[in-house]
Amino acid sequence: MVEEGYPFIERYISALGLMTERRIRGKLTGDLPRMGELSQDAIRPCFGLAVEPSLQLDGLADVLVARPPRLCDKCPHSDAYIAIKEVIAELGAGVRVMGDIGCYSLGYLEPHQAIHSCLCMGSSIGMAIGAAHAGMNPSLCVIGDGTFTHSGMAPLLDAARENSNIKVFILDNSIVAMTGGQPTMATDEEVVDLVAGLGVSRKHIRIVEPTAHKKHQTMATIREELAHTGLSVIVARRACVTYAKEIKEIKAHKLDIAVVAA
Ligand SMILES: Cc1ncc(C[n+]2csc(CCOP(=O)(O)OP(=O)(O)O)c2C)c(N)n1
Ligand code: SF4
Repeated sequence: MVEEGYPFIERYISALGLMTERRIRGKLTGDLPRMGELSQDAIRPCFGLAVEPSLQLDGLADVLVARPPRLCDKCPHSDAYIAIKEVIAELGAGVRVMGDIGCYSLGYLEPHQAIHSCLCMGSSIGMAIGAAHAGMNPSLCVIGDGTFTHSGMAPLLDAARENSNIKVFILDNSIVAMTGGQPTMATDEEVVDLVAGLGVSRKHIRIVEPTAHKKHQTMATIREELAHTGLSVIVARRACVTYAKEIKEIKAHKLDIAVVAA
C-alpha cells in the first residue's frame, strides 16, 4: 500500500483484519517511511529491489551550488518586505513579524529574513494578537489574500472586536500563487470591504503599492499606522508577476459573471 500522507486507507483495511495476515505492507507495518517523500528509493526495497546508487560526478558540487528557494524576480512580496524591514530597522532590534503560509513564507529565508514564524494557514493574526496580549509592541503580521480568505478572517474579527494593538499586512497579489495559481476568494476592493465588514475602522485600513518606486510612500504609511495604538490593516496590493496572465483572465471572467448577475 503506497499511500501519500497519512496511512488512511491502510488503517481502514487493517481494521478489517487483513493486516494481521501481513498480506498488506505499508506505512503502518514500517515497510514505508511515515515521513518525507515516497521516493523510488523508499519504495524499491518493498519489492525486493536494491536502492540505486545516487549519481556521483566529480566536480558536480562545484557547478550545481545549492541555494535555498526564493521569491521570483520582481515579486511584489519582495518590495513589501523591503519596506517593512526598513521601517522595522528604524525601531531598533527585537521586532518580530508573525508570518503565514504562501509564497511570502519564503520571506523567512535570505535575502529578506523578514518574518519570524510560520505555523499554519491563518495563524499569523492570532499569533500577533497573543503576542500583543503578552506585551509585544509593535506586534506585526503578514498574510496573503488567499490565506486571509481561507482562515484569516476569523482572527481578524477577534482583533477588531477587541481593537488589538496589532498591525496586519495583507499581501494582496490577486492569486493563490504558492499552490499553482488558483483564483483567490477576494482581491482589490473586495479585500478592503471584507476587512471593513469584520469591523476594522476604514481610517486604519490603508492601501499601499509595493514597488521600489513607491517604497518611501509605503514606509510613510507603515510609520503612520505604527503610531496608532490599536488595530491597523495595511493592504499591500500588487499582482503576482508570474501569474499575470491568469490573473487577467480570472478578473475578466469575474466581470462577465457580474454583468450576467446584473
Ligand atoms: C490547511 C491548509 N490548506 C491548504 C494549504 C496549501 N496552501 C499552501 S499556501 C496556500 C495559499 C497561499 O495563497 P496566498 O495566501 O494568497 O499567498 P501567495 O502564495 O499567493 O503569496 C495554500 C492553500 C495549507 N498549507 N494548509
Ligand atoms: S509566484 Fe508570484 S507571489 Fe509567488 S514568488 Fe513568484 S511572483 Fe511572488
